[in-house]
Amino acid sequence: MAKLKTIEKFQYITNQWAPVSIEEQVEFVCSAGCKWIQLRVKELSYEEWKSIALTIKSICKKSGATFIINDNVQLALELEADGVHLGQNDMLPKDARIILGDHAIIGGTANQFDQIYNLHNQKVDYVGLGPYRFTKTKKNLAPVLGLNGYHDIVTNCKAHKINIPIIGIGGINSEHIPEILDAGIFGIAVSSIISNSDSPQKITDTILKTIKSHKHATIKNSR
Ligand code: TZP
Ligand code: MG
Repeated sequence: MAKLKTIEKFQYITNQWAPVSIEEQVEFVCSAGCKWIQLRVKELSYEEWKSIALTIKSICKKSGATFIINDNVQLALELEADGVHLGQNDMLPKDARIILGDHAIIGGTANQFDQIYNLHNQKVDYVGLGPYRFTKTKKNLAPVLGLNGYHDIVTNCKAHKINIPIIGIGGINSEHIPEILDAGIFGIAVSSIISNSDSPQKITDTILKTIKSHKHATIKNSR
């Protein structure tokens, strides 16, 4: 039987520019219970990228966390990662699907409803929607959406019967979680709030507890 694709409500995105290494970041968040890691690196050679990815893959395996590679479909194929996350300027999700197969988790980035519509047509498994707020983590940041932007986009998705897990991203901290989930967003992805913190496990724990105690959190989405 095909493995269920569980999309986690809390996703950690690695930060190459943080005071601690990517490997340490992933050890910290996984030890605190995070079950979804997206390896995001920029401007590394394929071999450098692969070397980090192999370590992250083994930490994820040990922790039972889903291992997603940002941008690099070839590396995800070679390392048999659980999936890839693709931005608007990366390979098209429908082409990645042909390469990686049906079992792979494929996520895409969106900043507007029409991008979600397009990603949904390409049968992505989830959408990362952002930025919610300004963040320094991403260069060439798309326009900030805020809560009103999230509300408008969720309303549009409902009107078009698009029922796909949407993950909020960009400038999010634990205080924003209730309002984001109340807006109909499925979950959240964070990077700098954890990677730049002196107590990454504590923040991870707070985020996980906040999500778990949220009134809509009983609906578990699997595609
Ligand atoms: N896309 C939009 S924001 C972001 C990505 C990959 C990085 C995460 O942002 P933050 O503010 O560090 O959590
Ligand atoms: Mg990208």
